[in-house]
Amino acid sequence: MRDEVKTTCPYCGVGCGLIISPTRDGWAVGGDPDHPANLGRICSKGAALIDTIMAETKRDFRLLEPEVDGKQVSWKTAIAETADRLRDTIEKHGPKSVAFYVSGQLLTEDYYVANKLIKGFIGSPHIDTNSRLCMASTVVGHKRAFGADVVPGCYEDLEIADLVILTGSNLAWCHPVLNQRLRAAREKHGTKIVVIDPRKTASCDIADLHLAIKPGSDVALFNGLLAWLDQTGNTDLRYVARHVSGYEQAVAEARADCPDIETTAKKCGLDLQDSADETGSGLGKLETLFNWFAAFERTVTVFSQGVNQSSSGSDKVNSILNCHLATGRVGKPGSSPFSVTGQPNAMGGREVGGLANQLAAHMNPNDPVDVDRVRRFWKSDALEPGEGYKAVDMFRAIETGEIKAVWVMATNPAVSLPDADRVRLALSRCPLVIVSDVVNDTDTLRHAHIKLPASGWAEKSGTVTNSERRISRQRPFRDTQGNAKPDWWIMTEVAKSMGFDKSFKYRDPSDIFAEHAALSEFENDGMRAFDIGIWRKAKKSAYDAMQPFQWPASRKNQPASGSERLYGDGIFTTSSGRAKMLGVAHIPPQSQTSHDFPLIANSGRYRDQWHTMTRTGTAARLSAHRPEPLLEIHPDDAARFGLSDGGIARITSKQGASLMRIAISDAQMPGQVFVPMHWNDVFSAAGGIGRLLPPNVDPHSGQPESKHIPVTLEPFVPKWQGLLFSSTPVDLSGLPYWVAATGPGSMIYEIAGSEPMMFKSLLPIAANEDDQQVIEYSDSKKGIHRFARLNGDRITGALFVGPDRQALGRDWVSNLFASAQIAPPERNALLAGRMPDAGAINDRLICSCFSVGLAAISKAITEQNAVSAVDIGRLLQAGTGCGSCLPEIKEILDDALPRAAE
Ligand SMILES: Nc1nc2c(c(=O)[nH]1)N[C@H]1C(S)=C(S)[C@@H](COP(=O)(O)OP(=O)(O)OC[C@H]3O[C@@H](n4cnc5c(=O)[nH]c(N)nc54)[C@H](O)[C@@H]3O)O[C@H]1N2
Ligand SMILES: Nc1nc2c(c(=O)[nH]1)N[C@H]1C(S)=C(S)[C@@H](COP(=O)(O)OP(=O)(O)OC[C@H]3O[C@@H](n4cnc5c(=O)[nH]c(N)nc54)[C@H](O)[C@@H]3O)O[C@H]1N2
Ligand code: SF4
Ligand SMILES: [Mo]
Repeated sequence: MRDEVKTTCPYCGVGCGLIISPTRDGWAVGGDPDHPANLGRICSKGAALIDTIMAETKRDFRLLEPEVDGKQVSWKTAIAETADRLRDTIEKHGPKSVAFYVSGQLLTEDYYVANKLIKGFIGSPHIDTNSRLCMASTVVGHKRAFGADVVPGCYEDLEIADLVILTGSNLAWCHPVLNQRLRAAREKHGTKIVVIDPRKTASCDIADLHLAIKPGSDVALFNGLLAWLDQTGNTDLRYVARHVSGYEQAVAEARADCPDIETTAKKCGLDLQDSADETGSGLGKLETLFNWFAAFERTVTVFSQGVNQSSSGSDKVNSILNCHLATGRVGKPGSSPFSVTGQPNAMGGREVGGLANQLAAHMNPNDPVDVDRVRRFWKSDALEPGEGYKAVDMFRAIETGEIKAVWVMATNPAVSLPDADRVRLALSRCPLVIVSDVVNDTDTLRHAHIKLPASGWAEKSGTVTNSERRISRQRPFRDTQGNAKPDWWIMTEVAKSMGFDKSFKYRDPSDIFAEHAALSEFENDGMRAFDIGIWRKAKKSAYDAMQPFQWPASRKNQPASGSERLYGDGIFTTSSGRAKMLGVAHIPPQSQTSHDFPLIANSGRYRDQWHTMTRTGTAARLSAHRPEPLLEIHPDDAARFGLSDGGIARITSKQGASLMRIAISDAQMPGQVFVPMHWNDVFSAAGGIGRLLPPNVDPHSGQPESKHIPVTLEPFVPKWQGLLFSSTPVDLSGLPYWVAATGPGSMIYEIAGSEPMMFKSLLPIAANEDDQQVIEYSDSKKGIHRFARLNGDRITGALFVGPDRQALGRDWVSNLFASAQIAPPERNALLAGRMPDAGAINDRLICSCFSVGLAAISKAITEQNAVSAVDIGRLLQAGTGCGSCLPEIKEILDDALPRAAE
């Protein structure tokens, strides 16, 4: 038996430690009880990791060999072509015609090499990362307030706080294990929890208060709070006098913006009278929040994309930090602002300087002293002072032809950047597009001249840094598939081939990590908070045995209080040692509603999908939670736009259009809709949202405003709708509506169209199989058609078409594909369209650990008298695995059970 491997989850910034244990036919995954981030916990995405890596073994899915201009080539050729074409571009157009666009999903070692190669040796400042779309506003906020990009707190703070404010964070779905820790703490000592979010989310499940503020009004809220704290004598003036500058000015600006609670409520679109009855205080919600903030010394404010992805994102961050600085609540136990990071290595990227306005190891590209220091350390002649283009501008420069070669690694900008059609146009015009990815088809890869197959999570070795500054090892546990190679190796070989061999002599990731650590302490007098100097000479054996640790881990400048929390002593990383409160004013989002675009679309995440779905989209149990992208809309707006639940809507913005399934929901405020960020051209005909996003960015951070899209809606009424099952992927281009999902035994496509067609032609035909037959049933009058394609006794395709959405048992049919033989009763059921679990059109997966759907939970409530999540757990096991579905189970119970008070 092989040994267990301890590694780190490749999804969110919680950075859970995992234990991978070999089983007879593969591996099992579990939470690592010894890892401080999760202490054994895990969420639905982490628990399904083995399912997703199994998909990576399939040839029609995984990028296994390098390709140049559409032809499969050896690595030798691919490296030489990449290096030659880059060199050629540089010779003709200068180094600044080359750009790298990288990702918070690279490991620190990959990231370090990318940054060193382009800035230090190619001599171009143009490297940016998808963290621009994610954490850039927080980086600006941290630097302006603390002097460095530092998250002062740690996860334990959420457990020992008395008040936790979640603003612009759907922690329950996006950082589920942190949410589990918070839930457990609340059960123990009654933590007060406040959610500030324009819509009701799963995170509201454990909240005492939900403030559904007007989108984009966070600065007004925190300015109102600051002015009120000052006015009511609830700031810590002793702390301010010793440790903070800018208090008077920040308060004056806050007061000018929101002089009183009435003005604050108005700017935030809140009703002052909207009482916080849940709390029994008799006060309004806003006033209750203010009072609690004043009362609870131990307050943590968690913030994420509702704050960062905004044209005032940086100011939103500083308005939050201002309130914490004014009350002396930074880096103390249970008392700190807390930016939760999105990607597994969002933090590592910031440490190596992956953003266009960073250098390396927390140094500044505009500071000649820093530039000279890095130049000497790298022994590089090419490093120049100055910043590169931020993501949106970088793709503009590609469009105009200023940048002529771009290397995209571990990100999918054709989907995730705003104004995605323009990004695609830019890529299609770019003379040299190099893409390193794990899978063989993404919207971005479709534009690549050179495709480089990268090793995936299960195969890679390196480190990542989580939200609480904790560095952990990702360790490989299976052989790389095909000819894929680690990202650091690919770049190193290209660097050598370009003539930089002396500077890229790494034998393995431990060499890179040691160099990174050495740079972090090089001439560091303590002003660079990021210092992991104790690792500067780490050998491979020590690196392999690395236990998770928080930075700083410095030989010379280690804070006496340790690394768990920073700045708790009130000494900050500015030249004066003081933190800065910054006066900020509320500015509404850049694009507003108009006659033509009267609604605001807000985009974000689903519990069981990860970004552009390249990994989570391949697991049946993750796809079942939300098999299609939903347009969530308030009932009044649905009526206003003539939309019905379960129908399809066309969503149009100034930039583009998309089609989504309609879900009417009270969780939405009137005037706003919510759409997921995940779907794209590989998984749908028109389910992407990037094409609709205006390229509005925060002026300081360059971060796009992904949460505020003026749109209009109209119903899309197809003539027919269908459900197609296939053992192999089907090309449905030409159909106006299709969405692909991975089912338990087949692919499942929801399809719809307005033109009559030969439906049979949609059925997949297996190559080289002659024993094929199609059985069918048609009632042309009613527009009903059912087909099954059989190959011997095996089913390889099935299609159900009718005038309405097809209410069929998705799982039952898909599961037939896994059996060697389908029996006559099953054939009959297929043709009759009568499946054992048919009829439950609105059934959807709730618990992905135990595959329990809405229908089963509803049945347990009505037939078995379940009244609590505990009952549901006892009867169905649902909610007893990772716990990610508990908010939804409670919501179903709430909806189904008569309220005691009513
Ligand atoms: N399941 C899942 N988890 C993930 C990811 C994933 O793809 N799937 N991605 C990871 C990554 S990279 C990231 S960055 C994180 C993101 O994690 P989160 O930021 O928690 O997730 P989002 O859904 O993008 O947005 C959070 C909330 O901001 C709210 N919001 C919108 N506008 C405003 C506003 O003006 N003010 C306030 N206060 N709130 C607003 C939205 O309604 C939404 O509920 O998640 C990480 N975790
Ligand atoms: N509308 C809207 N847009 C958004 C957001 C939003 O909330 N709304 N959120 C933004 C945020 S916060 C983020 S972080 C971005 C995320 O957006 P992206 O980074 O574009 O999304 P991913 O799907 O994570 O893309 C990662 C790619 O890298 C590949 N990959 C995975 N592992 C590796 C590896 O080890 N090496 C290599 N070379 N490739 C690998 C995957 O197959 C995939 O193609 O989206 C942003 N865009
Ligand atoms: S919370 Fe879930 S997705 Fe995030 S690191 Fe932990 S297991 Fe992975
Ligand atoms: Mo992110």
